[in-house]
Amino acid sequence: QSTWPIGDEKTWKDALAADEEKDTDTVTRHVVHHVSTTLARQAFNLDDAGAYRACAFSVRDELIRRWNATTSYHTAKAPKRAYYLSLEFLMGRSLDNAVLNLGMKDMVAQAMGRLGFSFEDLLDEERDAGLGNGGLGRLAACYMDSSATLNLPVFGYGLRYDYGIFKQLIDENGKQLEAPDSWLQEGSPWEIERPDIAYKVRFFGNVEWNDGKAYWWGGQEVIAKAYDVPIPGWKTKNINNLRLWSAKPIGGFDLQASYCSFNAGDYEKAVAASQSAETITRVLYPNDNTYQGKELRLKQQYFWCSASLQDIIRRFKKLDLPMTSLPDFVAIQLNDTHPTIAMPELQRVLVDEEEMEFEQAWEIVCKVFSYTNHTVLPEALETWPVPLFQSLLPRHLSIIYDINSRFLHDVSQRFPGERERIRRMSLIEESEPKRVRMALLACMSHKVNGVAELHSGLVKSVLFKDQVEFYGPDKFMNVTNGITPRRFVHQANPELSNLITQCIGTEDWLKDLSLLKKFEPFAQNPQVRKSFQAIKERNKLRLAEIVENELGIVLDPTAMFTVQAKRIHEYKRQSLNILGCIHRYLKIKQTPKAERRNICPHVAFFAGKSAPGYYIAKTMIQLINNVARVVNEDPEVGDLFKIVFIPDYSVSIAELLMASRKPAADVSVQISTAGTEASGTGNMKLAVSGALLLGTVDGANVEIAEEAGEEQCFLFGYLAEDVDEVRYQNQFNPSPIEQRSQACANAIQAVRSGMFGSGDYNPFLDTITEHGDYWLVSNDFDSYLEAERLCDEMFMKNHAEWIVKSMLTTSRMGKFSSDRAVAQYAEEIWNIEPEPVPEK
Ligand code: GPQ
Repeated sequence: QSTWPIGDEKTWKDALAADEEKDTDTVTRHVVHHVSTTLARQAFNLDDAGAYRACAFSVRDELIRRWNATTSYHTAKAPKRAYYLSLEFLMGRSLDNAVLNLGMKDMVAQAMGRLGFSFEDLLDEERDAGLGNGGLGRLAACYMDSSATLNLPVFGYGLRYDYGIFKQLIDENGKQLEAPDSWLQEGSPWEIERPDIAYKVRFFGNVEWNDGKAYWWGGQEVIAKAYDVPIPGWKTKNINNLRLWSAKPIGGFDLQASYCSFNAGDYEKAVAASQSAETITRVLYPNDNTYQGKELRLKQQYFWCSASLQDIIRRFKKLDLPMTSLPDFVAIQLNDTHPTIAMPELQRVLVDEEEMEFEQAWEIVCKVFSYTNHTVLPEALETWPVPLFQSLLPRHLSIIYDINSRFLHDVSQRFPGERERIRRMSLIEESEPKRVRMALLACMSHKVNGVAELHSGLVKSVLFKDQVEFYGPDKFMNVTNGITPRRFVHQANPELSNLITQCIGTEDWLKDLSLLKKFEPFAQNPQVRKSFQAIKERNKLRLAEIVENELGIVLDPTAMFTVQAKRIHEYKRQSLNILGCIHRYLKIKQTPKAERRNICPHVAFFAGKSAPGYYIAKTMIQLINNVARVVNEDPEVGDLFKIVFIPDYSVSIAELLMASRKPAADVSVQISTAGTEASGTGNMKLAVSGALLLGTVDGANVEIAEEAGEEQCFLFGYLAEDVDEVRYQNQFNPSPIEQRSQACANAIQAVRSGMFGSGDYNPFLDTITEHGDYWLVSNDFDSYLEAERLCDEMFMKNHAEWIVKSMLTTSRMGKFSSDRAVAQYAEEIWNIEPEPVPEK
C-alpha cells in the first residue's frame, strides 16, 4: 500500500488529473510554456527549429506520463520480461511517430497551426537518431515499436553513441566523403537522462584464485550511465523503454589497486584508457556485414553487456527469489553475436558473485539467452584474438576456456575419435594467434534463429551444420523479419494508408497487417485502381520535385522509378545495377531516333553509404555518380533515362523513397547474389507500398514472391544451391567474360574506355573480369537484363495490369509486419505474455 509522500492526497490527485487533460487548448499552452521556460525564448524570435523543440518537449511530457504508468504497473506485476540487446537502434525521427501513436496528431498539428507553424514543416526540423548502420539496426527499432504495440514487456538495451552513422557527402568527383553525425549537439528531446541509474564496469586487471574462487580486480573502471528513450506503441497506453548507456570516468583509474603489480602492457593500457573513459561510447562503428576486430569495439560490447546485466539482475533481485528462478523472469535476445560476451558475463556473476556451482550456473545462462544470426558471410563472423581477450577480459577468457573444455569433452563422447569435428566445433580457433569464435558461443544459448526461411536453412545446413548435429534440430529455427506498418505505410505514405482504411472500412489493419488481404478485391475496382495510381503518381511527382530542387536533375514523373536503397556492398551488387544502367545507356544511343519511342523511360535511384574503409564499395559509388553525370547530361538521352544517387541515405530518406510522405518507387531492386542477403527489409518496405520486385531468389525475396505470387515479380539469376559451383568454375576454370555475358563485357569495356571519366575503376572491374567474379555479376548479367526487359514491357504496354499487380502486391504483404515477427519471438523463444496497462 503506497502512501502520498507530502501534502494532502486531494491536492495531488486534482493536480495529476488536470495534468492529464488533453485538448488543443492545453497542448497550445504546454507548447508556449516550453518556448518560454525550456527554450528560454520568446514568440517574436521563434523559428521552425525552436517551434519543433517546444512541440517535441510537450509531446515528450505526455510520453513520460504514460511511460511512468507502464513502468510502475510492470514493476508491481513483475511479469517475465524480454531484453533485446542490440548494438544498433536505427530509430530515425520520433515526433511524427509519437503523435500518431499517442493519437494526438490532429490536436498537436492544430495547436502548432494556431501558433503560426506548419506541423509538416516542423517534422523536417528533427534530426534522425542514426544509431545504426542498416537493416540490423532498423530491425531492432521496428521490434521495439511492435513490442510496445503488442503490450509486451520488452526492454531494449543499447549504447548512446555521441556520434551515430556518419553523414555522407558526394564530392565533385563523385566520391563519398564522411562527416561526423553530431546528433546530440542541440540535445535530444526523446531521451531522459537518468543520473540515478549508473553502474561500474571493469576492464583489464588481474584474476586471482583463492580456495577455488576467482577474484577479478584492478585494471580500469568506468561508469555506465543510463539514458532512457520512451517507446510508444500504436494506440495503446503502454510505453516501453529503450535504455542506452553512456560511458563516464570515475576519476583516476583504480586507486585501490594502485600498489599492486600490473603486467607491463596492462599498466600502460589502463593509464591511457583512464584518460578517456568517454571514448567508449564516442562513436558507432560504421561497418555493416563485416568484422573489424578493434579493441575499442570489444570494450563497447563488454561495457554495454555488463551494465545491462547489472540492471537486469538488480530488477530481478527486487523479487527476492533464488537465482535459479532467473529464466522464469528474464529472456535475453542477442541481436547478432555483438552481445555474446553477456553469456560469460552472466556466468561470472553467478559463479564469482552469487557463488553458484559452475554447471548449474551455465544451465541457467543457456536458458536465459537466445541468439539471432543475421548473416552467413564468413567475413562478418566475429572471432576475437585470444591475447586481446586475455588482457581486456581475463576472467571471461578463463570462463570460456572452462566452458569449452566441458563442451569438447561432451562432443568427443558423442563423436569419439572425430578430431577434425572437434577442431571445427571448438570455441577457440587454433589459428595464430588463437581466436574466440563468438557465434559458436552464442549457439550454446537455448534458441538460434535466422531471419528468413532461405537464410535459416543455410544457417542449419552450412554455417552451424556441426552444431545442428550435436544439439539436435529443435534449437534452430526461423523467424522471418518484418517492418512496422505504422512508420512505413501510415506515416510514410498517408494517402495510401487512408485509401486502404476507406476501402476496408477500418484502420485495424495497422495493428493486424494480415487484414491487408481485404484490400485485394479492390484491385478489380476501376475507381479504386484510379485512386491508387493517382497516389503513386503524386508521390512520384513530389519526389521528382525534391530531386530537382536538391540535386538539379529534372525527372519525368511518368517514367518508371526503380529504387535500390541499401548499404553499398559487393554482395548487394549495386555493380549489377550500374553496369545494367550502362548497358541501357549504350542501347539507347544505338537505337535509331524513330524507334526510341518504344523504349520505356526510366529513372534509376540509388542510395546508400559505404563503410569508410571499404575501397571497392567506394569505387562503386564513384562509378554510379559519374555514369549518372554523363547520362543525365547527354541530350540524346533526354527523358528516356536518368540516374539519381541520393546522398546521405537514412531512415528519413527511406521513408521518402520507399513509401514515403512521397513514396515513389515502381520497382524494388533486390539483386544480391543468391544466398548472401540474410533477409532484407527494404524489400518489404517497398513491396507494401506497391513496388514490384525485381530480384534474385534470395533472403525474404523468396517469401515476398510466395505471398505476392510469382506473376507479380521479376525474378532472375542463379539459385543459392548453384552458387558454389558457378563460383568454383569462375575461379578455377573461368570462361572468358565475353562468353559469360557479352553485354556485361561491353559495359565494362565502356568504363575502361574512359566514357565515364578517368576515375580509377579498375580495381572494382577487375574483381569481375580478373579475380573470379566472386559475386557472379557476369554470370547473372544476361538473366538480369531479361528480367528488366519483361518489367519494362509490362510497364509500357500494359500499365493497367501493372497497377493491378502493384495493388495485389500491397494487399498480400500482411506477413511482413514486425508485429507478426515479434509475436513469434514472444511465443516461441521468450515465453512472455502481453501486459496491457489497465484503463483507469
Ligand atoms: N545485417 Cl551481419 C546488417 O544490417 N548488418 C550486419 O552487420 C549484418 C546483417 C542485415 C542483413 O544484411 C539483412 O539481410 C537483414 O535483413 C538485416 O540484417 C536484419 O536481419
